[in-house]
Amino acid sequence: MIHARLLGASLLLGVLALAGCSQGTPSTATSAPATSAPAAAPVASPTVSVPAKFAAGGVRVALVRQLSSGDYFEQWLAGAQAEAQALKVTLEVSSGDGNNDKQALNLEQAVQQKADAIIVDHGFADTVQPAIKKAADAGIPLVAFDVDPGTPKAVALTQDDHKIAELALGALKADTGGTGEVVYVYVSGFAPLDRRNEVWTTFKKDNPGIKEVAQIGVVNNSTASAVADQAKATLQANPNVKAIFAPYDEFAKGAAIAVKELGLQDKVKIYGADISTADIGVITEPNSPWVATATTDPSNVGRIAVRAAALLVAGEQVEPEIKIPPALVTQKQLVDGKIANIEQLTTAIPELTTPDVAPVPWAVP
Ligand code: SR1
Repeated sequence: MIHARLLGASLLLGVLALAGCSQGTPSTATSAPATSAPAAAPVASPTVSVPAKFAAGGVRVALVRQLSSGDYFEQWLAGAQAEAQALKVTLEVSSGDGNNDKQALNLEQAVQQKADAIIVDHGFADTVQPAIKKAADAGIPLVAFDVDPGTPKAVALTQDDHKIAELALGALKADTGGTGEVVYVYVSGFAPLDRRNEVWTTFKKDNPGIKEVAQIGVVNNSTASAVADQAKATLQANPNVKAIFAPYDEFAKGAAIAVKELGLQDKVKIYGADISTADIGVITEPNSPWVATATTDPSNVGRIAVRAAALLVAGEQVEPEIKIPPALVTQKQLVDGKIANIEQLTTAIPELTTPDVAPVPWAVP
């Protein structure tokens, strides 16, 4: 079921890639020569030659981040750096470390320093949009991940956040039978969390047996421990809670700490988002309360951001909106499959790797 859905999604992405391109000039792809010889096995090879600026190692892409701590952001950066290295791109990384003014200054600086492209990674619309506009006006190609750029000139990259919430809540509903008290972990203002919140709002209306008894949440440099403290107090005040919807892995990790400290593993289950090797460790611990997470592969998303930026620098076409489909990963699936790390997970769920999204024609696939 998951496979079929994801296959459909990637086919759709492929169709969109062919039909919906709107930026840059058309890419040149070589076509196979007409021949009567039997078809040889396909051999992976680049379809266009490396643009001169890339070959010379002269492409600078600024990655301007709002946040950088936590498994998700570390894996995402590792993917972005690996792709940059493969494409001979210099990735100039800055982080606001949760300080939105600092991120806006970093963005201004990337514009002033005339980066060949800018990737804006998270951020609040009112703090980043003024500098994004300056970059767009200056003709600097832009990729906006998980932030509303406020201009159609930027490629908007997201994970399918509605699907992430739907998958996690589908598991919550299946396990609870659609009834019971639930604690919700959320902080507004972060675009992906706001989109997941839209699904939660609808889910509550559609499932009147689900009662949200408390909303908690913090995003800072120690999100998991702050959420753990909040969740512990909330669970003590609400002894009938049977589920926690925590759609960000730092939230889910914090919730898991609280449930374990209170010895409530048999009563309270956690439905989260995102994954990392450390998260897999938490989910597969004996009697772990974190039973399901809906996720992409974060490093794959970082790779896509860099590929999209590189394509724009080369004047190639890129879809104006790129949405990466997630998969549901359950505790049972990880335990039964003896999956202990991200490499094993992506082998078990190959749809988490999406080389067909923003492919770079001069790179070996
Ligand atoms: C604070 S926002 C955290 C989310 O950003 C990314 O979309 C990850 O999926 C994470 O859940």
